[in-house]
Amino acid sequence: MPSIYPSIPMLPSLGLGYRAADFAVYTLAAVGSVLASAFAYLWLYKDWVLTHKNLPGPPRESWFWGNLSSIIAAEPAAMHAQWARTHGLTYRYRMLFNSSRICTADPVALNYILTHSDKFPKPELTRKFLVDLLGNGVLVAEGADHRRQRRVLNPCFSPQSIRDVMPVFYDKAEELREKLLGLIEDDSEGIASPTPAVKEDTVAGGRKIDVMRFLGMCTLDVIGVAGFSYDFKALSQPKNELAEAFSKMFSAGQQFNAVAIMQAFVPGMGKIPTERSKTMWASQATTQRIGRRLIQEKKWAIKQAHTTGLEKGDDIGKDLLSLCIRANMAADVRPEQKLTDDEVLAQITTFMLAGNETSSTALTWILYLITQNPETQVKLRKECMAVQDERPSVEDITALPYLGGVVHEALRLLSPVQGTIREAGEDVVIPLGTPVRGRDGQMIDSVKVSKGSSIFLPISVINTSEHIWGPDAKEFKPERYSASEGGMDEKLRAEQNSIPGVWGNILSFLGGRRGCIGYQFALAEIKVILFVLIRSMEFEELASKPKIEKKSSVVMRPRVVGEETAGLQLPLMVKPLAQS
Ligand code: HEM
Ligand SMILES: *[C@@H]1O[C@H](CO)[C@@H](O)[C@H](O)[C@H]1NC(C)=O
Ligand SMILES: *[C@@H]1O[C@H](CO)[C@@H](O)[C@H](O)[C@H]1NC(C)=O
Ligand SMILES: *[C@@H]1O[C@H](CO)[C@@H](O)[C@H](O)[C@H]1NC(C)=O
Ligand SMILES: CC(=O)N[C@H]1CO[C@H](CO)[C@@H](O)[C@@H]1O
Repeated sequence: MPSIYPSIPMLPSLGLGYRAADFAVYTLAAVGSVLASAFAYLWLYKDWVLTHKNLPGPPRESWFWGNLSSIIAAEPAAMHAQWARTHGLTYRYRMLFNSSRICTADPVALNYILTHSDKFPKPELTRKFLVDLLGNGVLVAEGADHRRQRRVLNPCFSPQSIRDVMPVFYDKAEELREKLLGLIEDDSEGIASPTPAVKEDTVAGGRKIDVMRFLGMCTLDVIGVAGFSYDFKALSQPKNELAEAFSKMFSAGQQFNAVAIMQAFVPGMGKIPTERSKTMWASQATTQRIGRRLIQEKKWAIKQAHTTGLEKGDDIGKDLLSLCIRANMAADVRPEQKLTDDEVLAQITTFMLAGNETSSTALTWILYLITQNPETQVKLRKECMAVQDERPSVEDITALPYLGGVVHEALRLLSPVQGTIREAGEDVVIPLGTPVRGRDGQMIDSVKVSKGSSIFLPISVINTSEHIWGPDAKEFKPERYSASEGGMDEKLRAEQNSIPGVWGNILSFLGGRRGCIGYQFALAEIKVILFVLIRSMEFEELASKPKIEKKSSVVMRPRVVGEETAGLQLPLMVKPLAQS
């Protein structure tokens, strides 16, 4: 190895002598052979034993990047949709280090995966990251642990508990309405939008507002009060210690770099104080301190209520956390089925991550779609204005067909969560509803998958498949769900019924036992906020017609092309509704 020697002569001058130089060469050789074996294992052996080798899919281009660079360069999930068109509903592609990943948009395969959740856990790496970030809450627990947690938590999301938190949704929605109307009257710069309005975007009586930011404040306040009777006051106060701690923790937690990956895997390395770890620990100290205090307070209140003889359902906090603690304390829960205090604490963080940005993002995309399709906004407003009640009940608001259609259609077209990943927990055979042509030319009607294989579930591709939704699958048509307006044809309806989602024949809330626990909460929240806003203001695309692109991290959010430095945002023209 001639290229190594020129660098070695400096060693003697360090007093190490040629024995040390030999040692260095041996070390290099050893490292080299470890790398070579790792290469042989990862690239050649793993590929050779790949049980699903015959699945079709795009050619890899780079050993290192696989198809990852195409995936990152394209719009979220666009590559997956394109591959589904060229290779069939089930295919494989290449991730980092040439590792193989299966992707399936086949409803039969998806149904199998989602109904056998024990065989398809979240990947080990994802779980390690999430456990460090959230603790062992319901989003990350697997197997028996998960079932135990869901059993305690399910009652917290019952129809009655949604009814109980409706006033929180209305209070916060009305506060948001006042905040936006106030912003329109106030003409100081810099609060409403990260970038100043250009001349053509100034309109009498209206204002350019980054609606995403304010919807985010609103959903954060909602999850605080409805989740654990804690008011972040994001809409009314500039700063909150707990909100800041959560935000910092989540953004540090989402920075995946090589060191962070090593930290998750190599024992002991997790304790090394990198910048990322230090930020996470400092924020966690705050969230845990406040979280534990909230839990103690609620336990105390529930015990008090018991000793003073209050009835079980009486006024001792209707928030999710109180319900969870009460369910956990109930006499009919056996001790081994109970959640530990650490697990209860982990649910707080879990609800904060799973319930804040998802809901605000869904609302943001709804406003985007109704400004892109102004006739839908007019129709929606007409329906909402016709309601006499300022605060319709959950049943009444759910019964509004067009509001329901707008929300359903937006969640279908621009699903906040674009996809999710599972891993085969054991060797398993996945049945396919639609066979695909293998690389050897033979048709494949089931896929043999070995333990550890990674599987991507492309939520947005299924949501918008023409095969399932018809030729207008990519269009925003809220009336497609309404039987009285033509609705869907029978054949498509049957295709949709084959989608194993928990709600609405779409996978936006996923499906099976690991489906979103909060979907009824989210739907009620979104509808209330939209109902309140649409009755008092109008939303329009800016006259400068900025191009909006979709950026995916945990959820898919908008960004303005050309204003990347301003971060994620959705600026719209907001006008108070002329009172007639
Ligand atoms: C529009 C809003 C929402 C969307 C689109 C959404 C979507 C989803 C999706 C796709 C999953 C599956 C994630 C995966 O396994 O990879 C999920 C799980 C979950 N969601 Fe939601 N969610 C929303 C709102 C909420 C809210 C408001 C809450 C709580 C208050 C919540 C709590 C959860 C929890 C706890 C899980 C984990 C369930 C489990 O693994 O058993 N979500 N959600
Ligand atoms: C990487 O993936 C390709 C494509 O299937 C495969 O042919 C090849 O053997 C793998 N290994 C290497 C070293 O490229
Ligand atoms: C991945 O797949 C795409 C599309 O089929 C292909 O054009 C590309 O060369 C592949 N490789 C990379 C690195 O993306
Ligand atoms: C909640 O969501 C909003 C908007 O997406 C975001 O700005 C904020 O940082 C989130 N807060 C927390 C605590 O996650
Ligand atoms: C939001 C999103 O990812 N939408 C995608 C849905 O799927 C179609 C193809 O089926 C893509 O073109 C969209 O970008």
